[in-house]
Amino acid sequence: MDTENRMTTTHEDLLAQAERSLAAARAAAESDPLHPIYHITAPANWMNDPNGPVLYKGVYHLFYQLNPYGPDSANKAWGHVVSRDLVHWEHWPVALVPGPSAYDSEGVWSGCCVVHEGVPTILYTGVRPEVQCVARSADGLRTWAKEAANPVIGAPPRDDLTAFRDPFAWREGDEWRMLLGAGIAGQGGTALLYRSRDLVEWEYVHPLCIGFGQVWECPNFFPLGDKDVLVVSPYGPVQYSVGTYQEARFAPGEWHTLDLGGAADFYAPNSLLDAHGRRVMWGWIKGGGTAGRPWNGALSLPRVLTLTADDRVAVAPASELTRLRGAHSRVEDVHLRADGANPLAHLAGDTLEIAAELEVGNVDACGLGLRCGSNGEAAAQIVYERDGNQLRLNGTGGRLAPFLPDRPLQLRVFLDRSIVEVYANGRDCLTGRVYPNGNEGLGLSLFVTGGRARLKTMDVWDMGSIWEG
Ligand code: DQQ
Repeated sequence: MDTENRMTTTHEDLLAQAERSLAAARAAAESDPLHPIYHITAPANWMNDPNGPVLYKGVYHLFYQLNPYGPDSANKAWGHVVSRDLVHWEHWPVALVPGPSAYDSEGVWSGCCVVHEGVPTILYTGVRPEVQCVARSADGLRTWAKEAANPVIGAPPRDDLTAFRDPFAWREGDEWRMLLGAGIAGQGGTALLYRSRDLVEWEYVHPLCIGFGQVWECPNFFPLGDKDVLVVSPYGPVQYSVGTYQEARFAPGEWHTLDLGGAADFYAPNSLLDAHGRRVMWGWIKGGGTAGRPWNGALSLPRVLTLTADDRVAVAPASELTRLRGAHSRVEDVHLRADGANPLAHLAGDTLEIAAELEVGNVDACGLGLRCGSNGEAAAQIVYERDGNQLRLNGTGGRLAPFLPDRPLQLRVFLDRSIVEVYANGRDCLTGRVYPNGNEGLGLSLFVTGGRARLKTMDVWDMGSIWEG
C-alpha cells in the first residue's frame, strides 16, 4: 500500500483493507509450528512495540505496532487485543492505520492511551516527519477517530534532536504530562517533557533528564514503591533507572538492563497500572523463525515489576498465567551427574511452563535442555555456570546477574514454540528464541558437567492457548 493510494481514500476504507489482508494471512500464520500459542501475536504478519496498554471499565486493552500487509517492518498501524484477566485475549479490529491525511500517511507509530474526561484517547507519533497526534474513541475503544487538529505537536521544540516520538502520558494534579523519546545531537538520549490540560494544546517544558546513547525510544515513566522508574529503549537492550522525580526533573540512579536477553528479544516495553495496583509490562519479542513465514514478532508475557531493597527492578511473570496450566508432571529429588540418565526422558512438549528448584552443588555447569530432538540434542539450553555464578541461555549470549551462591536456583521457564522466557530467583529475566532444526524437537533434558547437582523439584505443565473462542 503506497502513500499516494492512502491519501485518496478514507480511514474506514483503509481499516477495511488492513482487516482483509490480515484475514487472508491468518490461517497460515496460526498453523506455523513455530507460532506461539500463549504469547500475544498479531492475527498475522508483522508486529512490534506494545502500544497504549490501558485498563478501561475493568477490561485490559493492549495495542501494538502492526504491519497488516506483510511480515516485514512497514506500514505501521495499531493492532488491538482485549482481555478481562490479563491472560486470555481476543483480537479487536485494527484501531488506526496510516492516512488518509499526510501527517501520518507513512506510519502510525508508537504511543500511549489515556482516559481524558471519560474519553479514551490515543497519543501517537505520525510519520513522516515525526509529529504527535491524537485519536479518540466514542464507543468503548472499538473504533477511533483522528483529531481534526492533528498534528497536535507539528514540530520539535529544538533543531538538534535525533528523534521525536513515542508519547507516554500520565496525569499529574490537574494536568497531563507527557514524555517524548528523543536524543540531543552531541549530548545523548533524552525524554522530552511536555504538559497539557486537554491533550491537544501542549507546552514544552524541558528534557526530563539527558543520558547515555543517542536516542531513547519508547520512554516509560512511573512510580514504583517509593521511587520513580524511567525505562528507555536505546537501540540496544532496554535500560531502566530507579531515581527520584521532583520539580519536573528526574534524577536517575544507575542504569540497568531490564531483560538480559538482548534488544532483539525484548524491546520497546510498555506498561500499565492494573486493577490491583501492580505495574504490568509487556515488551516486543522480535522475529518468528526463518524468512518467509507469514508472521513476525510477539509480545512477552505480562510481567509484574517490583522495587527491591537495593533499588533494582525485580521482574516476575503475572500470577494469572497459572490459569493457562494444563496437564502436569512432577519430578523430585533427583541426583544429577554427568554420566547419569536423563531424568526428563519421559517428558515432551513445545508449549510448557517448567518450574524447577535446583541445588547446583559442586558442578562446573548444569542445566535444562529444551526442544531436544531424537538424538537428544537440545535446540536451546538454560545453563548455570559456576564460573561467574551465572545463568545463560545458549545462543543469545545473554546472562543473568549472579545469584546468592548459597541459594538453590529457582527457575520458571516458559517455552512457547519458538519463544523462551526464563525467570530466575524471583528477580531476573531473560527472553530468547529457540528454533529447532526441523520443527520436531519436543524433548526435555537435564545435564551436568564436572560434579554433582540435585534437582529438588521440577513441575512441568502443558500450557493452553490465550485466545478466546
Ligand atoms: N518502533 C516504532 C517507533 C519506536 C520504535 C515504530 C521502537 O515509534 O520508536 O514502529 O521499536
